[in-house]
Amino acid sequence: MGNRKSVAALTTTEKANFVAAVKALKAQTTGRNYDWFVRTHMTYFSTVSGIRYAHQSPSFLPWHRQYLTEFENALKAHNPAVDLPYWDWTVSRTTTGAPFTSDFMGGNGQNGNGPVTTGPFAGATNWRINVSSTTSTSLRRAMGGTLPTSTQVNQVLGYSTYDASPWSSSTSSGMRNRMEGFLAPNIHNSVHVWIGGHMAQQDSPNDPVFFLHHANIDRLWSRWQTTWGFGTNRYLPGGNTTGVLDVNEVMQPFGNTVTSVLDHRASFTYV
Ligand SMILES: [Cu+2]
Repeated sequence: MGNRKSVAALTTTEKANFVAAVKALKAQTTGRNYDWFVRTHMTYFSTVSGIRYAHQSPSFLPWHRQYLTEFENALKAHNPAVDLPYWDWTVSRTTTGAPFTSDFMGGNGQNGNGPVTTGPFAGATNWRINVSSTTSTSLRRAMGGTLPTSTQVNQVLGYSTYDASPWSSSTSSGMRNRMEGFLAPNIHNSVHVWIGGHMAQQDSPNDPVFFLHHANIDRLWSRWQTTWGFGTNRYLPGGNTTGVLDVNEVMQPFGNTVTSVLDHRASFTYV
């Protein structure tokens, strides 16, 4: 079983192992390599075959949970000791502290939305952007603005209803749209915007910070489930909707159901 730790608690060795596994996945020439994860996120950014799987829909949280698990398994194929860490931006809130240190994710971009200049992902030789909606081959960041606070997170986790009709970015009640970020206090989207650069684009997984941020979003969903329940009745819609996933429907391209990821506690926990 995996133990997902805070980036602030990682040892030097754990950070080095994570970076090495990410780079090995990037260099992998067969199977689902790093760029497969980037391409998949871009494809599922919008509607696929009439269904919103990954964004602006109830399955935003389960789809990304499965996506993270597949990414973590792909890293474990290179080093079984690697677990996905999470970045709690309510605690680590600076552009120079964890996870933006030169031994881990590296720092800000140059001159606002320019290339990252420090750390293992700086420059197109260390880390080449191959699959993107823009043309730069170096990872870019433009950090700044406002990160969500723990007060805002706790407010969102207090909504007992998972989601509500019309099951979209227009949904005006429940937890999911507040967590995803089209409804105040806007948790997930605002962190993408705070990092900027590639993280603010459809190809956001080009920045490895993506996975640390989404592990934290998944951790917050797990906290919500700890309060309100891990059962199938704690996901909505329960059935008979079109264009979004009901609890018993299959998440593409993974092939498993929403139900299958709801109770994650036998596979991984957040510590
Ligand atoms: Cu995201």
